[in-house]
Amino acid sequence: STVKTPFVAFVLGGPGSGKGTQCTKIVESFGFTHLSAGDLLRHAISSNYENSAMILDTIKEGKIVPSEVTVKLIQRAIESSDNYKFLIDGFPRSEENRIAFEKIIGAEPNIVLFFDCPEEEMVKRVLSRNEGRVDDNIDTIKKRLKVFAALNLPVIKHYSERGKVHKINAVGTVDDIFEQVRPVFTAHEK
Ligand code: UP5
Ligand code: MG
Repeated sequence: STVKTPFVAFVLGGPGSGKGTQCTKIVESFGFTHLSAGDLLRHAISSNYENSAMILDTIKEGKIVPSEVTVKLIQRAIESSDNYKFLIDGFPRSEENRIAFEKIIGAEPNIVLFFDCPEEEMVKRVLSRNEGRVDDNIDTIKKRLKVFAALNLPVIKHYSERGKVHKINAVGTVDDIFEQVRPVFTAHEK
């Protein structure tokens, strides 16, 4: 663990917008630790964490797991890492999530990336992923898109007004998209 204030980049965008894919590229080039909130929650389910049934039901419905659960998992992952640079992927998903995180960490994120992707492209990508995720079916995807628009876009708006959001056009090849992402992180290197 570390006493240094962590350097935090929130990586936001709708379901299938490419958050996880681009995080892998950022890790390779910039040495961040990737914390996907969704992966932490899915891991909590598979390791039979105390709230696993509730988390599974929430994910199946495309709804948002209560902040205290998600924030605890993220906080634990940050504290057990030797790194101080974190990509927090798919979180915060609501204003409530955002406020809960800022309270715990005592700071705002240093960077907010927003992968802007048309809904039909997101649907196509998620349906063709085939990793057996319980939420990768058309009914749940429709719910995830609605929840994203209603609850996550206000978070992006909040950080936009604070000049923190880097909006990335998420259509194109993975490498083309990374060429838009790279300068955001290069600018923050000392
Ligand atoms: N792909 C990637 N880039 C591509 C490109 N440029 N061109 C063509 N294809 C591309 O990509 C999705 C698919 O597209 C992959 O097959 C990829 O190869 C391809 P990926 O990088 O996985 O996109 P990502 O944005 O990470 O999509 P994901 O489905 O993971 O996003 P979600 O935000 O929906 O999922 P997440 O895991 O974050 O959350 C799942 C659920 O957990 C939520 O719905 C919610 O119920 C719950 N949750 C909470 O409650 N709270 C949280 O804080 C987080 C999650
Ligand atoms: Mg993901």
